[in-house]
Amino acid sequence: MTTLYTNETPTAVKEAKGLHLITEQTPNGKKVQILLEELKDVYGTSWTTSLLNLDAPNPEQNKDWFLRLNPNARIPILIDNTQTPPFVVMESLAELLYLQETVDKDNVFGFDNKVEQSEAVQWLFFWAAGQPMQSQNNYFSRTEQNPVAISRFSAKTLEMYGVLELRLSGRYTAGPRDFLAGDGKGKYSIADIGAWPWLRAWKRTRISDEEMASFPHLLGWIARVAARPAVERGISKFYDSEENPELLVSTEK
Ligand SMILES: N[C@@H](CCC(=O)N[C@@H](CS)C(=O)NCC(=O)O)C(=O)O
Repeated sequence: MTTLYTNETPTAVKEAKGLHLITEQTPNGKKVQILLEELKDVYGTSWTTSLLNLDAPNPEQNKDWFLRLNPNARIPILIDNTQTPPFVVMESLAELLYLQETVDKDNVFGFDNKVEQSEAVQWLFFWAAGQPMQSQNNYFSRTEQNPVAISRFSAKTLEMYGVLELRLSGRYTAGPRDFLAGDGKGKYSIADIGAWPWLRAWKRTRISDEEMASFPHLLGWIARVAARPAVERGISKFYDSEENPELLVSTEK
């Protein structure tokens, strides 16, 4: 008998079949939402979704039932109920890799070629390390209390954006690229999906319009990914617990 679930685990989670995503409308949640929507378009992939109110007074992610699924108390998590026992994947970028390896049989969002796949993994790892610069930038900029931290994380965010701009500009490679990984101009892949939800939200970060204007290839890439129908669905209100309370799971009485 699996110890994954307890009496407290919400029924929508415990009784889910197939893939089950626990998420909320945040940049990290959006990565997995987008890939699932993309897989739906290509393979007809289906899954069910539960949403958490992360800001609730006694938030579900800190409760025993959730910590069994992810000791890091964070969304998104993906539960694969086709495995016995059900297999839980934490960490949004690891979830992208898991879905790409298990569902994306034709490597539409990855690469047949190991060298190109390595490029995709490199950019996923790059962003795993770069993303906290942006989230710390957001945090310290909101509180306005620590000028050293604000200046440090603003500079580091710009540094990360500059790396992406350099990659997409193709200045040292074969010319401008459409996407982060893959030969030639690159191919839309999990590397793009992993970074995009944070980059698209640059206006919520302490970056001025003038600073952002110095990254024209990055701005082009943000718009290119945004134009995909699955991306539009992946960031839609469906995944927002305030807009779609039917999917909200809560153990509060
Ligand atoms: N490295 C993790 C970060 C996940 C993360 O920080 N999730 C946030 C929402 S974007 C969360 O669950 N916050 C809830 C909390 O901090 O209590 C990932 O990429 O999945």
